Amino acid sequence: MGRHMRTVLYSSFISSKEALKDTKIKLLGCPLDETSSFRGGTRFAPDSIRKASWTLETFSPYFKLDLDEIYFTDIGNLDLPQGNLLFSLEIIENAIKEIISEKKRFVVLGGEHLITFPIVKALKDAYGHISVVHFDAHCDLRDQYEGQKLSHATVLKRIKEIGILRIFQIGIRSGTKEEFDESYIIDNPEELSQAIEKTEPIYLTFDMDVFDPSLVPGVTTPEPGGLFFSEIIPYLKVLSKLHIIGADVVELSPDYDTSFVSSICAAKMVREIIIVLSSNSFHNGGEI
Ligand SMILES: [Mn+2]
Repeated sequence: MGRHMRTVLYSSFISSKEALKDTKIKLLGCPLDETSSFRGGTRFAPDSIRKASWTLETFSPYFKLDLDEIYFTDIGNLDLPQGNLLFSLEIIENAIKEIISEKKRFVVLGGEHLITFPIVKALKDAYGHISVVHFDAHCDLRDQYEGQKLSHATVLKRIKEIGILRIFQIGIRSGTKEEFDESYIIDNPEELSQAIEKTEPIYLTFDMDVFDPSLVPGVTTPEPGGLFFSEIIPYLKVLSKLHIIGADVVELSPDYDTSFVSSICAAKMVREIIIVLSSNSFHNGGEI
């Protein structure tokens, strides 16, 4: 009986399809939770986002598209052994390489922001050059943080070092002077649309702390002065016309928000990003 299926339904993202061979977009959980400096808990985010997705409609009023009509498959979480960071990063990079080899696009549910480094490495190997659109409160351009080169606070610096030079940052309001000197901040959606070529392969990394903490307190490093949901939508409209090849939603720490609204905001972002990825593949004639 349907009534008894509920816990099973909640275990994958709403409207995920079983038909793997038709799937254009894969949804993958990467619950990496190793380097958070202030507080952790991001390992619980992928499953919390899945559960929260069941509070949403499948229809996006912003894009007038329905998730039910998009072939995407939630393939579950990577098994990342706690306490072995380099091994975990290798597991993530290999998983993304496999998805790329199947010519699928993907949305990754973090986990802490460091997961973006192995993901972008895998994409760079496959595409040669890509650009990154980065929503975040923080620059994440430190060379080291707490003595560590591999950290949630250094992830964009590591990405630049492997040759990703076009990084467009939105919502940034925290960093050192050196980080701000190195950052490339986009102030409005028009500027984003003018900065990026339509054929340029783009990876989208979305740190949940870009939102104002009054809306999304359930993150590892809340930073006042952030964006609200409706302010993100015009950026997504620009991105839906560009060549987005993959995305992640990171840094949700669901247990710091007992209202569950932070997880619902993350799930709603994931719904819109899946829709952006799919409208984007229509835009490119269905080709990767
Ligand atoms: Mn951040």
